[in-house]
Amino acid sequence: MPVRQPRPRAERERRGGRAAHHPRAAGRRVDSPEFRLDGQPVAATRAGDAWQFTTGTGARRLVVGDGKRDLLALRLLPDTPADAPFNDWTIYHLMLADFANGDANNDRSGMRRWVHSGYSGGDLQGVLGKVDHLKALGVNAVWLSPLFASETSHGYDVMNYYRVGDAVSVPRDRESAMQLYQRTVEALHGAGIRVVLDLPLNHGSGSYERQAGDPKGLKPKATSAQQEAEKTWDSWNAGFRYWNFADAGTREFLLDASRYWLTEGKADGFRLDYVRGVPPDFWAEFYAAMKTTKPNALLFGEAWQDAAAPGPNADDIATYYAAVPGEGPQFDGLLDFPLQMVMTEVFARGTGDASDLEHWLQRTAAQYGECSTGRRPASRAGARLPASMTRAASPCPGTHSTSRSWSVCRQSCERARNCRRSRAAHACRCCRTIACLSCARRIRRVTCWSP
Ligand SMILES: [Ca+2]
Ligand SMILES: [Ca+2]
Repeated sequence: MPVRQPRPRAERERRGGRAAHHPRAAGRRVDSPEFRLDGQPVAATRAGDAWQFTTGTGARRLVVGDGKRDLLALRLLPDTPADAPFNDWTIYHLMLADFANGDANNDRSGMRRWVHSGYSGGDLQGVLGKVDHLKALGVNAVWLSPLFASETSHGYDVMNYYRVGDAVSVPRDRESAMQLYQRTVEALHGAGIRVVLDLPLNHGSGSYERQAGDPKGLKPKATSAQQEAEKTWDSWNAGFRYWNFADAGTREFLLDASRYWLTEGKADGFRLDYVRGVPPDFWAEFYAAMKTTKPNALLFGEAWQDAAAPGPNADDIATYYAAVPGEGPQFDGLLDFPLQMVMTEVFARGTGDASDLEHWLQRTAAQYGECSTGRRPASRAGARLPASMTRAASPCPGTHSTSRSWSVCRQSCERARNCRRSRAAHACRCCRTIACLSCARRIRRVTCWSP
């Protein structure tokens, strides 16, 4: 890892850094500095006014001397999100069908299967009209629910990966639909907002358009339901077909469709649906292919729980964050639902104990490794969080797959407020309503995230 000296993520030691405060070191130019990493000399090469050398991994302490004495001591911090390309992304999860209805003419167009009871006709025109609103929220990325041709309002039953859905664009006019999508992306990009597309690759619709949806004639193949979740979806008559990852043509078909949205669609990344239904070797191939196409694309996966206990679930989910031996990484991050659920119990429901959270944080840190959030001074307590809470985005307080923490929090307050054993009043910190004392023990422990 080449670095410049002084390194941006190196922190001047405040204690024990005697040389850093040596008056003769201040403002003095050293023409032939010597560098030691953890006591071992390292060779450096000059590049203009900077010196470059390789730290390797795990190096903790850098000392710079002039050949006679030590002039500077630096403590090296592990890689932090500040160095990571996605650290500054604030992503707003946006369900297209529910967000904003910009065109009533496309409402329910093509929807022949499941439609949300609260369906509000949301579409890309609605997003386009809300770009200023999104910018005002302070987000710099949006995660759009699946926008491909489908027969439901959720969009996870993709009928054609290469076509924008009728109900979110311009019905029965493929070119105009794509143009609307491109205008929306341009407007978001113009406002400094990146676009992450929700991409289901584990499965498509049983009504997948075999010709129009397969422009390169790769003839994708499907299997019957394999994982428990897939069997459950079949029992719901979801109408999915599950892609066959043992078939090379199917894999190339899915890679080609994904590349299309990074290039033609100018997407900045993908949220990959139900990653546990897809073999890790495909995700490694996918990761390499997408990073080749767009090196800065964010690729994060939804690793939902299965019927196993939280511990085994978390262990299995973490395997999707690990690199596949000989093939490379699978994802930049994961949505870590087991940890999210513990956080909801502790902070929103108030039924969990802080020691539960501590247990899970330690467990998560052991699975994913630690890193600094980069948002607070490292000297403050709590500044170091597990990598999964930053890179793997696990503190996501709610998605369409979970109860939103704010909703859970309000329900907890509502329960307390209506308690018949009320003996005294207590002002709730979350919704500012009055709760009874018998419930207050619980309520006092509630700390809401922002809704
Ligand atoms: Ca509409
Ligand atoms: Ca599968």
